[in-house]
Amino acid sequence: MMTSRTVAVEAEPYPFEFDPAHTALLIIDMQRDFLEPGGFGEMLGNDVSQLRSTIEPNKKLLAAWRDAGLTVIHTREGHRSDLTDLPPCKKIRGRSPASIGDTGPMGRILVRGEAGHDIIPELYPKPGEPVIDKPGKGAFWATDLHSILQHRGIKSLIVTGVTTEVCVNTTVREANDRGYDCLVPSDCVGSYFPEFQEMGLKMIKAQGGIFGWVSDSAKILAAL
Ligand code: C5J
Repeated sequence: MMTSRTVAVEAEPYPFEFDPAHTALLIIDMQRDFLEPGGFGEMLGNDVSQLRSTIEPNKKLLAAWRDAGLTVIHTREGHRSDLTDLPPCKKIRGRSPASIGDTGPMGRILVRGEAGHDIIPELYPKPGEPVIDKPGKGAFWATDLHSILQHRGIKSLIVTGVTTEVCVNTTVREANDRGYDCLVPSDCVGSYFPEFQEMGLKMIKAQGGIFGWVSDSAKILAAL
């Protein structure tokens, strides 16, 4: 049984207090197709270096969470190979020449089991760490994430991953509505667009922390 204690992290809009034993590190969609040169993200013309800068700070946070024996959960955005869980509007959105389910540079794009859908080797899940396969942007919709967190008595989340304004933001909003306190370390989340990185974080901490708190990995590590 892990001892309960409260730690405080310097954060905006005010210090974030959490009990590590009841806090999960939730790493969103650190998948090869989003982060690796030659993947789907780069194929669409995005600069993947904007996302790759999050790998090192995530590695440090993940190592600390594992060393302390705390809960780590990973997510992956993707679909069934028969695409029956892919809304037709998501398939055609963007009018891109290659879309979800088509053959991309690392296998079928955002399809479970394909190379590009998998998590980057630097942050690869260890046995026993739940991996949530999500068909949407939010990690709670159409997944068993909420049940897993409830069964483990989790009350707070440290949310990292990509992209800041899409899957991270959507998940933080969903978590907030389900009663979880969320802290987002700014150096562990990334966007292809610097202005969305800035605004995505501002939206979370605005109005007294309307969806959550923002800090950085060094401050979390110092508080652990
Ligand atoms: C994520 C996306 N993971 N941007 N997906 O943010 O489509």
